[in-house]
Amino acid sequence: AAVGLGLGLSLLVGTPAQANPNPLFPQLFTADPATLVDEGRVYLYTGVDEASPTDTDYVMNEWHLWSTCDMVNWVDHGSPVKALSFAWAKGRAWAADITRRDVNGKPKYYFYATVDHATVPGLSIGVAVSDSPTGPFVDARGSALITNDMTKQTDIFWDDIDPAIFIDDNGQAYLYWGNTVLKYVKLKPNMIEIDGDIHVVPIEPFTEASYLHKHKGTYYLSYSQGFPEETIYATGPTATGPWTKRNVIMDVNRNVKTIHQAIADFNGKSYIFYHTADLPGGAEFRRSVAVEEFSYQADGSIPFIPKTKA
Ligand code: FUB
Repeated sequence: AAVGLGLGLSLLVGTPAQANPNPLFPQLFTADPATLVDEGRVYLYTGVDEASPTDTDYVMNEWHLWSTCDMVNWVDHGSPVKALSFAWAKGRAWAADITRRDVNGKPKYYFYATVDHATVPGLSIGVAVSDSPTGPFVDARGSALITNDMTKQTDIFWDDIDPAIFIDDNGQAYLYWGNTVLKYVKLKPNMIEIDGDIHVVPIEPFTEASYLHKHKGTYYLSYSQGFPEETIYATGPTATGPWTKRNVIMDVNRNVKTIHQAIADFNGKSYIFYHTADLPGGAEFRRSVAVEEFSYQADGSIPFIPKTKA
């Protein structure tokens, strides 16, 4: 409500704008948040859960983009990229991650995404590129960046999922990913080719949803453990560890087994994005993205972060 104060001034009264009205987006079932902070905005890419209440698996065909300049008012940008944007894929727009790398002074945005390969059994990771965070994104390679090899005894249908992209201060890019076994590889400066061997990260138990970020000189590797999943993190002195396991930062959801976090700083505050199934009609395959603000403790640790709900 607005109360006139004379001289054309007015004062807004009533309920102040709420920063975290969780779940964030009441109009869609969303999951697997990935964030990009760019030019004064937070861009939030989410999966879209299209499963009906009776479906017993994910139905996910595209990613959706939202952005904000104040963490209160969100703009809906629609879908900038779909599973079938990768010509070699046949569906399953699972978790993704995004980064910016300038090429010849011009911004380029690289979107790493889990999809179902049309001809190689199992899920694969592709990379799409755009001149704008809002897309459209186009397949950058015409083939998968990481493909499954189910002839290996250790490989399972979904072990090559959940890409996390990180560019270190010296320009070296790393891709982390995996389910059950966490892996990473260096990327070439072109961001679309791997550079050298794939490494296994000795972190156990590990479920999925790895995410790498840096805060005040420390590298933070967060991920899901257990199933139902809780979010935990490790810290290290470099982008490849060695990793020291720290505390659980989010506990299991009451109504969905996955949680999938992304962590970002924006305008001097720190945020963790994750998903629950707290929208009306929510369920295992009908999730909803939420956010919490948090503060690092004096020693750099991330505290346990309780979930709020509108
Ligand atoms: O959304 C499909 C899968 O569920 C993701 O790849 C995992 O991280 C889990 O959230």
